[in-house]
Amino acid sequence: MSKIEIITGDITEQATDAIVNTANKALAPGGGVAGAIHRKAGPGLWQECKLLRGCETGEAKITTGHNLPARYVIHTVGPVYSGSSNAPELLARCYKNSIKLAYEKGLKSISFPSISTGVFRYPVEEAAKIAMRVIKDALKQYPVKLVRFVLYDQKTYEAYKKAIGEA
Ligand code: AR6
Repeated sequence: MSKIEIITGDITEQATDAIVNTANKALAPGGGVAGAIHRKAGPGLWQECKLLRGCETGEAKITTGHNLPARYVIHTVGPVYSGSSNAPELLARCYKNSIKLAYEKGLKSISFPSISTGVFRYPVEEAAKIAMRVIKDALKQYPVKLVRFVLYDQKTYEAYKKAIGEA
């Protein structure tokens, strides 16, 4: 039986087997979560990322955690919110592909930030609903033992708390 936790905090401090990075397509150090992860992991992470030759929106790739408490980093690229088209589907694929990758690698625990709701401007209530629905569904197929959502601010935390009740 898998467990889903929702906390406020900093994703870079999580000692789960993997943490998820809200990456850009080049997998380069950016702002937000990506900036914080690369700073704490050290330059070795960017060296390893370069070998992966980028990542498409909705896809996920894995590296080791370097100086982070987590052993692995799963890099996924969320959609930039446009208010139309296939943004919900692409966001759903980020969560599903990250869980799938963790499970296939034999990992027992994974921490997620709120993908796409920072620089990429996805409305947090909508993003939280998608995240919860997809995670609950994906865990049936890829039963990673612990999924932890690590939310940076109170408003985001409240949105995910509400969404888990409704999913
Ligand atoms: N721990 C947990 N959550 C955090 C942290 C942290 N240390 N720092 C920020 N957040 P973002 P995106 C929250 O912008 O929207 C980057 O430059 C933040 O408040 O990291 O998918 C990449 O290189 C927000 O709620 O991700 C990409 O180009 C959430 O994490 C682009 O930004 C996601 O914010 C990705 O944008």
